[in-house]
Amino acid sequence: MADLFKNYVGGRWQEAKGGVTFTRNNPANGEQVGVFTKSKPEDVDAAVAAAVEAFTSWRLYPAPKRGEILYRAAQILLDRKEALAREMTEEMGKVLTEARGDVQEAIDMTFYMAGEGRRQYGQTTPSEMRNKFQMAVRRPLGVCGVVTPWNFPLAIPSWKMMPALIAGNTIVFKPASFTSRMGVRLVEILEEAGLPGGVVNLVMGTGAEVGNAIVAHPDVPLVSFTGSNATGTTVAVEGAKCNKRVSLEMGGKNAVIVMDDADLDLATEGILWSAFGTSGQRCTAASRVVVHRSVQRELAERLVARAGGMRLGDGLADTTDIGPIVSERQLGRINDYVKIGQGEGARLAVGGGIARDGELGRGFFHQPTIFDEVDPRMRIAQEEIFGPVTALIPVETLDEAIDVANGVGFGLSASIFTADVNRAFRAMQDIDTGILYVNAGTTGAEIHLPFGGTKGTGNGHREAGTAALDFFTEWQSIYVDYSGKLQRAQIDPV
Ligand code: UN1
Repeated sequence: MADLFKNYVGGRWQEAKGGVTFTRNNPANGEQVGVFTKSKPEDVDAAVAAAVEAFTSWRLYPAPKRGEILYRAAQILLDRKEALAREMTEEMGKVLTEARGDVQEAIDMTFYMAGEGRRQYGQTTPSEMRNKFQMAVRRPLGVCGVVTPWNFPLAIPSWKMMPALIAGNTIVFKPASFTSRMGVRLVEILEEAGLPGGVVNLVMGTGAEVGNAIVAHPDVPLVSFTGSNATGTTVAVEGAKCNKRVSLEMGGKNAVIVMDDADLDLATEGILWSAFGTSGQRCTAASRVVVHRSVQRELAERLVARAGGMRLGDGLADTTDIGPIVSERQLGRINDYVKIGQGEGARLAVGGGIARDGELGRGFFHQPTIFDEVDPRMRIAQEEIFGPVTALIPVETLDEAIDVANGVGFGLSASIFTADVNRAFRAMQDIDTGILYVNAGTTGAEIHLPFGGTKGTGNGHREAGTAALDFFTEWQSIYVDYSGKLQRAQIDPV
C-alpha cells in the first residue's frame, strides 16, 4: 500500500478522524500519485483550535524573526525546485518548464515576504494636541483560512500563506484535492524551516466538507479563496454571516488585443503562450483574441499553423508542448464548450477534439483549439472555459477593441499588441482589468505587484506585492498622551 499523506495539525502529522482516504492519479497516464487522508469538519475544528492556540505566541514572535523562518523555507524550496516541479507535473499535469515556474513563483514570494518581516511600515502623524504622539501599526487578525486551487499548487498557496505568516497570523490550509501532495510538500518545508507547531495546519479533503467547515468556523476571522465563481460566491455569503474578511480570486475571460500595427510574430508567440500554457488552465489565460480586421487573416493563419503543430503528451517529456487537463470532468467540460461554440456558429479553425491516440488515451488531453469569426456575445466569448480554447473576435477600431475587451463579466488580465504608444496608453487608461500587458500575453504576473481583478473576478482585494499585507493585517491607531493632563481632541484649545 502506498504511503498515506496525512494532515498536519498542531505540529503533528496525523490521520483524519474517520480513517477514510482518497487517491489522486496522474492525469497524463492514470498512475497513482498518492493516497490522502480525507478530513471531516471535526478535523477542521481540531486544526482551528491548534491555530488559535499558536496565535497567542506567534503574533508576538518578532516579525524579522518570522522572516528568518521564511528565508529558510525559501532556500529549501530553491534546493528542491527540480524534485518539486516533477512531482507537480505528475500530480496535475502542467509541463515541466511551467511547473518549474510555479515553484519559482513560490520561491520568489517566500523570499519577498521574508523581507517584509523588516518592513511592515506603519504611519506616524502629528497630533492636534501638544505632547501627544500618534501612530498606526499593522496587526494580524488571527486564524486565516486558506483555500487554494489545483492550477498553481505551490505558487497560489505561497501567495496566501507567506504574507499571512509574516504578518503574524496562523493558518488552516486546505489545498485542492487534486494537488494535496504539493500542499503536503509546502507544509513539510515550513516545518523543516522551523515554523512552530500549530502556526500552519493542513487539512485535506473536499471543498464541501473541509472548505465549508473552514469558512463557517467562528474562530476563523479571515478566508482567502482562489477558485470558481460559484464557490467563491458561497464563501462570501457564508463568510458574511460572521462578518469575516474574505478575499476572492475567481474567473477571468482575458483578451489579447492585436492592432493593425502590431508585430505579428510577437503577438503570435504571446497568444500561443497565454492561451495554451498550462493547457489554458490559468485564470489569466488568453481565451479571447480581439484582432483588427486588417490583420485578422494573417494572424489566424499563423496561430492555426502553430497550434496544429503543438504536441500533446506527458508534461515530463521534453517533446511535450501541452500537458493533460487536470481531470476527466474538466476535459468533458472543455469539450462541451467546443460544441457550444460550433452550435453558436463560430468557425472552428483548428483542434476542437479530445485526443485519444495511443498513449494519450491513458490521460485527459484536449487539442489546442481556435475559433475564428467569433461574435463577442457568444458564450465561448463570455464564459470562462479553463482549457486550451481561444476565440478570435474581429474588430474595426481601437475603441471597438476596448469595448469588446471590457464587455465581459470578468476583469483579471488583458493585453494589447501595438507599436503606437498612444494606443498603448489608451488601453492602459480604458481597459478595466486588474492586470494589463503591453506587447506581451495575458499571463506572467510577477509576485511583487498586486495580483487580482475587477468585476466578477474578485471582491476588490489584491494578492501579492505589499497589497497582500493590506488583506492579512488590520490597522491599530495608537495615541500616546505625554502631557500629564486630560487633553480633549476636537474640544480643548492648544
Ligand atoms: C492563476 O492562473 O490563477 O500570471 C495564477 C500568471 C501566473 C499566475 C496565474 N503568474 O499567469
